[in-house]
Amino acid sequence: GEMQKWVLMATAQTPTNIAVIKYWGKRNEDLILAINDSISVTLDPAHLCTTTTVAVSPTFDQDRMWLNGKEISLLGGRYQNCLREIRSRATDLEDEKQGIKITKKEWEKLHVHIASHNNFPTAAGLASSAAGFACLVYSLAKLMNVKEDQGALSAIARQGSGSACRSLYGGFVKWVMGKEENGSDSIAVQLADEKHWDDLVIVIAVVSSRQKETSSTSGMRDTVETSMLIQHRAKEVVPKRIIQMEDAIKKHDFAAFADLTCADSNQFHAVCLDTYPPIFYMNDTSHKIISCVEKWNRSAGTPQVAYTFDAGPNAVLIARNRKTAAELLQRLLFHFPPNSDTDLNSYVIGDKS
Ligand code: 2P0
Repeated sequence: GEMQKWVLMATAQTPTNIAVIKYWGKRNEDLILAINDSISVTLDPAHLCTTTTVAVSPTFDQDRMWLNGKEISLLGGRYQNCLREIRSRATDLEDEKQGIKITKKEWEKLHVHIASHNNFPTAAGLASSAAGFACLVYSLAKLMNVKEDQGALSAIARQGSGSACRSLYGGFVKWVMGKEENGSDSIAVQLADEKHWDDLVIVIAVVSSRQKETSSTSGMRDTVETSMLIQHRAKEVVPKRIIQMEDAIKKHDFAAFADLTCADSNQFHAVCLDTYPPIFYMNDTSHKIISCVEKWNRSAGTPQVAYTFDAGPNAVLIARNRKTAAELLQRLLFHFPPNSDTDLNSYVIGDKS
C-alpha cells in the first residue's frame, strides 16, 4: 500500500550542570557506573543548554542525528544504548490531531531523526555531553510516550554520559553511585530545587576555547588504572564531603559550600596529576584565577566566591550573591584586561535560578 506521510515530533531543552563534588572514575565502563557519588548545580537554561527535536515517521529508513546542523554518526555504543533503552519502554500512543496510532510493537520498527543544538560553542570546552544526552533521552521519552519517572530516565541518560544523569533535574542534584551491578540504582536525585538558593550567581570565565587534549572518558580510565590517590579520594574523602555538602546546601552555608567546592576541585586536579601519564587540565591562567579568588576570600575573612574547574582550563566561579558577582567581574577585568596577553577572553554569566 501507499506509504503513510506523517511526522510526529517532540522538543526538549536541557541545561548543563557543574559538579561541586566531582565524578571521576568508573567501576563499569559500559554501563557508566561511578566509583563515588557526585553533586552538581544545574545552570539556568537561558545560558548554557541544549535544545533537541526528535521526529519519527514511517518514511525514515534509518536513525539519524544532526548536531548543530552537521550530521554525526549514531554508531557509538552510547547512542545505541540510550536509543535501545528508550525504545524498549515506548508505550501505545494516539495523536488525535493527525489521526496517528503507534503501538508499542510498532515503535520497535520506526526510525527517528534527531536534531540537537547547543546555545554555546561546543568547542568551548564547557560540558556539552551532559546537556546533550540528558536532552536526547528526555525528548525521546516524550516522543515515545515513555511513562518512567525522572529517576529511571536519569539512569538511561547516565548510559550516554555519566554527568548527563544530573541534568535531568534543576537546582542541586546528587548522582548516587548505587550498589547494583546492573546500574538500576545508579540514578540522579534532586537535593533542592532551583529556587532554594537563588542568591548564588555563576560566572564562567572562558580561559581557552580550544578542545581539551584528554577526553574525560580516557582520562578517568587512566586514573583508575594508575592512581593510588583516587582510591583514597573515592573511599575516604568523597563520602564525607557528600554529607557535608548536602548539609551546606540545606542550610545555605556559603562558607562551607565554597570551602568544599574549592577543595574538591583541587583534589580532582591532584588526582589527574597523580595519573600516569599525568593529565593537566588547568593552565597558568586557571592557576592565576585560583590565586586571585583565594587572596580575596582570605582578605574578606569569609569566602565570597567558590571556584571549580572540570576537564579543561575554564573557571566556573560561584559568587554568594549579585553584589559579589559584580565585584568578581571587576576583579577579573582588572587582573585579565580584555585584549591583553592573557588568554582569558570572555565571561559568561549564568544566574543559577
Ligand atoms: C563531573 N566531569 O562530575 C566531572 C568533573 C569532568 C570533571 O563528568 O565518560 O563527560 O561520558 O561518563 O560525564 C566529565 O565526564 O564522562 C565529568 P563519561 P563525562 O562533572
